[in-house]
Amino acid sequence: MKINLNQIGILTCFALTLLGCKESKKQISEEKNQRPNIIFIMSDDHAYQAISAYGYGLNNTPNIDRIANEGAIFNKGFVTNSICAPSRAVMLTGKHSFVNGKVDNISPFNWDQDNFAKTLQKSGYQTALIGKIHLDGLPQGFDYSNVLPGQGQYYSPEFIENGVKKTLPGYVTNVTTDIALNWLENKREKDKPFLMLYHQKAPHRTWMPEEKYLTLFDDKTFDPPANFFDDYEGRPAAAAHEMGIFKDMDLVYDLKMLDKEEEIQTKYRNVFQGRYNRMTDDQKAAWDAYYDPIIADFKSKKLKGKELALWKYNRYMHDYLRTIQSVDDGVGEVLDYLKENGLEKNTIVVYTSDQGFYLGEHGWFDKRFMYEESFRTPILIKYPKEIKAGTVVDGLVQNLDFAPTFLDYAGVEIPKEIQGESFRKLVNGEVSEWRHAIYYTYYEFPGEHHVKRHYGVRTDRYKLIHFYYDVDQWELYDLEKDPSEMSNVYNDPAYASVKADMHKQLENMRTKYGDSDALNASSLEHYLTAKKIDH
Ligand code: SGN
Ligand code: CA
Repeated sequence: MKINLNQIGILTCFALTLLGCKESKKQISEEKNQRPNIIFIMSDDHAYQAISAYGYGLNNTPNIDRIANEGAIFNKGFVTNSICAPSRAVMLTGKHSFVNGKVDNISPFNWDQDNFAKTLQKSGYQTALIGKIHLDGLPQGFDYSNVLPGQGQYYSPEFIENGVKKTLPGYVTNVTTDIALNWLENKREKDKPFLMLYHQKAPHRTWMPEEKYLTLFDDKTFDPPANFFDDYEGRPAAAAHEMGIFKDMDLVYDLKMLDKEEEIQTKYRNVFQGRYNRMTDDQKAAWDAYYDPIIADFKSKKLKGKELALWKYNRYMHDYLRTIQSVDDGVGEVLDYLKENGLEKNTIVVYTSDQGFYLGEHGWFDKRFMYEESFRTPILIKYPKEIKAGTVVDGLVQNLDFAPTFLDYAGVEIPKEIQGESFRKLVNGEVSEWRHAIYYTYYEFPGEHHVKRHYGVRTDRYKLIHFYYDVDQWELYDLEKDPSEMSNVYNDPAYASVKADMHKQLENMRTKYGDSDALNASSLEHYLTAKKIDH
């Protein structure tokens, strides 16, 4: 027998006569009308180490921290493929890369497939996508879109508003926030629940700070992580990287040593000159006033070896963390808007990044590897109506889970093709059983930063990785004894039974999600053809 909402109302009234029928009727209609709003904030390359709520002591992000303080923080949030566009495709579809087809930054994304914004839109939500999405083509599932083309620019950014390109003055992070606030204030239909994807470009390379934060951290010297001078022993795929702070960072492009005398000539000097040229005269003046003395000092010191490595690390950290400060300001403005407009209680706010990032661990910047710092991603969520302030979530969660989670909160049926799981009950502490393993794939090789193709499985304690294509190498880590992943124990006899069990878990994952060597081979074929690499 089907019972409709009115019948539930009558039954509830009957049961609650002592409380008075009027009251319960009102409650029911409020609940019916009040599906939660969702603001999904994603930044680009934001390491969890650089969010103060995670406790690493590098910087202060008071506004992002508000989400954790008023809601929940995830200690084991992960992606399924640690690179930008694929991560966004997973987030939208709730399907692994090898199922949604967007396996690397190069392959096309098929917007015709289902995504959770489309489902919410069909169910009566007003939907908006603002900022970086990095997926070509007109976004589908959004009543309003105003996005950066590709990677976007820090200064005088171009935006594509509902398919029309414009260049806007200002600094990209602030412009993105202004567009989001303007949508909330002027474009939102106040009688509908809404979904807003508010996605920042920062802190993506090449980490160009906003004028007002140019001097932030100036008085601070950062000590690099303990494995900054990693020698990659027993890990040949890690040794083959091209993402070393010391070895690969470009003095001008990455570290801003654009000297007027043009004595510092580097591979990407001209590309950076182009980015600098996007600034207004006032912005250039503020920029030069800050960087020129640093350039002069750098030239006079003639640093070498370890000293140069530590100088580069600090230059990198200063600019990277500065760009985050503007992101944090934007989060604060949006949270304040919700509060001031009576939207706070009924709005779910999520903060995450498209993946993690290396802040000197293994000597690196960038991401891509299945090692912890780039496999993990920050996840914070608040929803005052349901989530207890100060909640800490330790279950294994992936970006695969966002789509089903949002549909769950909105009371919409989760399509069975979705491969993730709603973490709503996990956050509320209402599950006795949760997944014990997660699956990872990475494809973009041969390519920038030289991270070989690999896939793997991670459980609470162990991680098994297989690097393939031009190599056939296995790695096994005991994360409890070796959280920094310095010691590959794959061939250690003491781990023989762990190794056998992890191989079994890996096969289970591949069967469960439908991945195979044949799929790898066909995506490789497409990739090599697109990149015009002989094979
Ligand atoms: C650009 C960056 C790379 C970065 C990729 C992918 N180079 O190509 O350092 O790994 O993006 O990043 S840059 O010279 O253009 O800055 S992602 O976040 O978009 O996946
Ligand atoms: Ca990214």
